[in-house]
Amino acid sequence: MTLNEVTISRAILEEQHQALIDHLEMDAAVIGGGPSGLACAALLGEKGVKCALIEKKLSIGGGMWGGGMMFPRIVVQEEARRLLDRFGIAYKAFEEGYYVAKSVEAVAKLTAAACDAGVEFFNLTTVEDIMIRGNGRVGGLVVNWTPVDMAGLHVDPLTMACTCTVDATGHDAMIARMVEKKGGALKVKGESFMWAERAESQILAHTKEVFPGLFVTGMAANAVAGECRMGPIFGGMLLSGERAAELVAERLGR
Ligand code: 48F
Repeated sequence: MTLNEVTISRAILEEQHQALIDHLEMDAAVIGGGPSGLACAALLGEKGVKCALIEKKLSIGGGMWGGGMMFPRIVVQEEARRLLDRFGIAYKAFEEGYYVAKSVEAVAKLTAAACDAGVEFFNLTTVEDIMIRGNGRVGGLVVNWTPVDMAGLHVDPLTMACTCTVDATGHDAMIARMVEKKGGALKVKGESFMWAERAESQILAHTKEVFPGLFVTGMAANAVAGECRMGPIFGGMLLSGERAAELVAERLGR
C-alpha cells in the first residue's frame, strides 16, 4: 500500500462534513463535555436519541481531568456508586460511603460510553448563541469554531436545530445566561459558596427544564438556582446527567 496524503485529507473532510450535516437537525444537543454532559449524552444515546455533544475546548472532560487541585482522583458517594459501575469506572472504597476513582479513567470511560451509544462529538466548537423562534422555545444553537471566538475574528456562525438543549456548561451556565441576556424569562442566580453536602443533595431538584426546550445539568443546574458548589466530589454530576437524560427522553416521548 502506498499512502496518499490527499486521500487522508478527503477521508477526514468528507466524514466530518457528513457528520455535521447529519446533525444540523437532531433530537438533543448537550453543550459541554464535563462529567454531567458526558453522562447525559451517553445515556441519551443509549435511549436511541439522536444526540450531539458540543464542546468548546480541544479535549472532552471539562473539570474532571484535574481531580482535586491537580491530584487526578475524584470522590463519588454511595448514592452514585451504581453509575461508576454502570460506566465501568474502577474505584476503591476509602471510608464508608466514599469511593475514590482515577479522574482520567472516569473521563475516558464516560467518553467511551457516549461514543459507543452513537453520540456525535463536535469539539473545538463554541455555542455562541441560541435560536428562539415564534413558539418561544429554545430550538437550536448558533455555533462557531472556538479559534474564531478566541481570535476575535468577525466570522458569521452556523446553526444547528435541536428539539431539546442541555446546558452542561458548568459553573458559568453559559446557555442559560444567553437566554437571560437576550430577555428570556429566566434568572441565573449564580453559584453560591462551597458546601458539598448541600450542593450534592440539592442538585437533582435543580436539574430540570428551566426554559422551554432548555434543560440544565451539573454545575449549570446549581448555578442557575443560586445553589452551592461542591468541589471534587462527582456523584452529583453523574446523577444530574442521568436525571437530565431521563427528562429529555421523556420530553421526546422515548
Ligand atoms: O465545568 P464542567 O466539568 O461542567 P460539569 O459537568 O462538572 C463540573 C465539575 O467538573 C466540577 C465540579 C463538580 O465536582 O464542581 O467543576 O457541571 O464542564 C463544562 C464544559 O462546558 C464547556 C467547557 O469547556 C467545559 O468543558 N463549555 C462551556 N461553555 C461552552 C462550552 C460553550 N459556550 N460552548 C461549548 N462548550
